[in-house]
Amino acid sequence: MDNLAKRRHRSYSINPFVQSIFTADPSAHVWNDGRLYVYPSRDIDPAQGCDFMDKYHAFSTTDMVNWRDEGELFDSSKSPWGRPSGGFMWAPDCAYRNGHYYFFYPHPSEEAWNDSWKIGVASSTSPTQGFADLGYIEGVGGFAMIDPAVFVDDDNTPYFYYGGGGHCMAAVLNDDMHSLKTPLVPMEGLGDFHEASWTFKRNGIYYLTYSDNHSGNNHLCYAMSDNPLGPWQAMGPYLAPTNCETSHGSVVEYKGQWYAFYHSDDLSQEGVLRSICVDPVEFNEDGTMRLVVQSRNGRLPLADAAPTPLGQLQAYGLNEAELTGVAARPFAGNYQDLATEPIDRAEQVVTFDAVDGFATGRVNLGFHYATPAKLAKLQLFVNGKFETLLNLPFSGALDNFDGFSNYTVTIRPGKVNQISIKGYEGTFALEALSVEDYGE
Ligand code: FUB
Repeated sequence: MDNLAKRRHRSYSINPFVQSIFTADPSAHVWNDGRLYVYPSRDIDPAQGCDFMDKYHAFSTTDMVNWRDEGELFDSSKSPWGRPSGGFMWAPDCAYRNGHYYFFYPHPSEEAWNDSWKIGVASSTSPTQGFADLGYIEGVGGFAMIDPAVFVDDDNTPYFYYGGGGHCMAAVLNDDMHSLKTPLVPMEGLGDFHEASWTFKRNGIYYLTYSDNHSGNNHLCYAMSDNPLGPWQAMGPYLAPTNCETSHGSVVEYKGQWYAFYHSDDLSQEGVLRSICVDPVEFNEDGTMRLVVQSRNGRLPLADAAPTPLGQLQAYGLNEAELTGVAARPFAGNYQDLATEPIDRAEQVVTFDAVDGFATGRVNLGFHYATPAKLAKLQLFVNGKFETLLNLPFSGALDNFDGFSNYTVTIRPGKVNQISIKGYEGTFALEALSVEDYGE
């Protein structure tokens, strides 16, 4: 079990920092529990534009290196007023105010999606679980109006921003966080605004960041003001285009360092199969932002980062027989001794029976694998239902088991679950499935 646990912790960071599934539009916040949370949208694989985006996973960290998949936070079926055939769950944000977390998501209410955008709000007392829909914000929405961002100022005033198609609007929210206290006003002075509004404050200066209309791929730009509702002074790009057509990001301070979150197509090399990235952002003496250096290499963890303690861990090993579909058994021996076999895109199914959901059923499924493919993929089935395609990025070789891809699900409490996998793309060998108890 020691080796298994060891491989779950990275000592260097990677970019994109979430590679198990495809994610985009990262909104990052630091909450009172000391963790940094990222609320991205989710790109559905195989890529089908942005039409079928319909659910959100959140991620969190304490060291900017090891990220915890917090599991599914919300999906289109939980939005009673939403578009009948779902989809189009685009760039979200989350805010904390007076003991509650509020999740803001853009979603159409009609089949004619681009004419019927609304901004839905769901709330919970947890940052990642139990969100219930409160409805949409009355008087907000319409053609191309997407990408909500909520900034709660030091005096606890909640400012709401959103926009698209060249228009950025903002207002103050009421205490209920899902109705407007003041009328929406246009944000003046932004320059070439496209979408992806985000606001933060540093040393008393307000910053509004957004993507521009740069032909080809968009920049992320910023504007500064001494007032959260502007007027703004456009300052130009702080992030050059990535290899992705859209650009969307957030800026946040964590443990004394400012970070720029954004997305790229680096992992998939395909449009609309995006992955969230993070790099440090530096400021000049006068508060202006320096251009972010986009990294693809590892960086050292924060100096004060202590490894996150693991929850209860159960391991399920593989052997040759099990690859033909015989149920795997809980594994308690020498993890290194497990026999492995490559899995091709074949009809071969590996099933793990009696998988432990522990007390609450909220578990992180970890796949320990090796692959020579740039990006192999498996199909994950949970209790007989297809759950997701899961990425298995290059590990070095078919006998290099440094690969670890994980995904948080809610299953049944106790040892009553069946987890099955099937190859989907590339050749890979699976060494073990680990199941970590994430509790409430
Ligand atoms: O992810 C869907 C849409 O693409 C977002 O709402 C936009 O900001 C763009 O990133």
